[in-house]
Amino acid sequence: MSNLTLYRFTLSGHSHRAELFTSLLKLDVNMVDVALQDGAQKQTDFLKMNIFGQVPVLKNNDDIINDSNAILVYLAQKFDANRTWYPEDVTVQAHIQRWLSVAAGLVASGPCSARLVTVFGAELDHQNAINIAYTLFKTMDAYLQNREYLVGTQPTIADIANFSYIAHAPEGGVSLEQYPNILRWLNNVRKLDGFIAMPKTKAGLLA
Ligand SMILES: N[C@@H](CCC(=O)N[C@@H](CS)C(=O)NCC(=O)O)C(=O)O
Repeated sequence: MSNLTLYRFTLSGHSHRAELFTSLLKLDVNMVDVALQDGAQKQTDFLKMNIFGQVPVLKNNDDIINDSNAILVYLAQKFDANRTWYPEDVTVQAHIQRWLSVAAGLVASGPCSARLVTVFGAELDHQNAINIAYTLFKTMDAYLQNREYLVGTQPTIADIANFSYIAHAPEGGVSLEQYPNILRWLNNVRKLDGFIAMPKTKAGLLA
């Protein structure tokens, strides 16, 4: 049995980015579904693992890692012997960190929040989230014009951190049709050996 356990919610893009990376690294992981709809993430035992009461959480023996981007950094350094996903070069690491910040910032307040409204009924400003998403996508599409991946010429955890919520933006009512370079980049990620998709919901533009 594996020592790795991932506490997740299958429709959470934050969980998916962690799960996708374990799959790309071909790691054997015990998956534990956390019933967010029942508030399981706010129960005492779960709060002992993550004071913020959120998924995903990764356990590896005595290590408990919170936050999807922290999980990506941890897994890459522990289990990617070739260090292609998070190279040791500090300049490359800084470029990757920039995109992890985009995932935790504009992606969370843009396409992720728009989808929280349409899929989960969150009381957020939907139009504001849509506007943030389109502003981000315009910038990203231009940036990706001559690029296959977000940092350098090979896939890194920067791509994994940003993939899930951008791929599922239409569920939040945000169209990707005007962004051919983003669509090409998303497909580059889908083609990676070990790729697994997040389940689709019939919401937003897919309703
Ligand atoms: N910064 C955190 C955000 C995680 C997050 O927002 N998780 C959501 C699901 S996508 C959650 O657990 N929500 C339940 C809650 O906040 O009660 C990360 O990257 O892991």
